[in-house]
Amino acid sequence: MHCSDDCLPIHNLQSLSLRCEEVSTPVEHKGTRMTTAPIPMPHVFSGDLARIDTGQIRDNIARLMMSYKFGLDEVLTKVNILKEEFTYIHEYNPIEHVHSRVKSPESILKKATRKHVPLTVADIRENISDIAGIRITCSFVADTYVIRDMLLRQDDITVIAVKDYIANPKPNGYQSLHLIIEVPVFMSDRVESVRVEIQIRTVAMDFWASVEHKIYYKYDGEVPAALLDELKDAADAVTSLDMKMERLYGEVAQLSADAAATDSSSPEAPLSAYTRTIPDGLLQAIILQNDPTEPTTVLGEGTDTQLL
Ligand code: 0O2
Repeated sequence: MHCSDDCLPIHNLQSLSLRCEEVSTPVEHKGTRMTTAPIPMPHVFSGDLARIDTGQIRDNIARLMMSYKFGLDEVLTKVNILKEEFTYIHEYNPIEHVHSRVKSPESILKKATRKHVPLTVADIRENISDIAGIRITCSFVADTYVIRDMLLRQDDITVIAVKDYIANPKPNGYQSLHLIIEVPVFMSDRVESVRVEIQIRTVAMDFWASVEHKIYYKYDGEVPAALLDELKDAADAVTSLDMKMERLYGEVAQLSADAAATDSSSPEAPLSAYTRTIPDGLLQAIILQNDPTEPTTVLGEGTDTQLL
């Protein structure tokens, strides 16, 4: 049977990059995570060894990983544009940190085996949503939804799923807003829709998730019940901390808006929605880009410019 590159098996990936003989498969639920027990890897050399086209497999894996890297780059560009735009134009930047990664072939294979996904490129693309992942951390809960809306409004983003673990935390206390999206990646000979998982959460939620993740792996999924209870308490503390900080920030913002309204000449007065102070560096860059031969006018610091 003839088949496209996408339905070629990649399960002898093991021969190229996996050192382990076994991968784990879920056997039992613990909270929302699962404990694991070893199962034998699909036997990759059961057929005629001479017929295994390792060059083709290597090529499939390389193409798979490359497309996810490019998909990630596309989304990172979008996130960085939002971040920079906020820095230049608005007085407040909702994005604190951005982290990204492409899952290793080993992790992809383990996850696919754990989820009983057939080891072909097409099945892996369809069933493993977090091969390319971006994590955005924000100061406040409201910011996570602002970022979600800004991303989902973009025409070239296709939403596959939204999982709101902030509104509906997992039973263990995990909170985060997950967007599974697809972005087009323009290659030399084709356009590929690449799936990317975006996790958006507050700094406090991120701190909790990172510690919980370490504890989970330290105990190999068998976290003692008392520790799970404490983690749940810590998650509740994260929720109240997030609420408190957002309330405090709101109160301070209200105070400065009130002060500005009573004294419009105050240096603290907020600028109108469309009038912002453009940093000199940015102005210089714009001027130089327009005509590098023209002598540039150096504007005074904090020049107010009407943008609309
Ligand atoms: P890693 O090592 O971070 O990549 P899926 O199997 O992903 O299609 P699932 O598991 O229902 O479906 O997706 P979910 O719940 O949205 O989880 C996806 C990712 O969210 C996980 O990826 C974790 O990164 C994170 N996550 C989910 N639940 C928890 C949790 O309880 N604690 C922590 N710390 N992180 C969590 P991976 O592949 O599990 O792990």
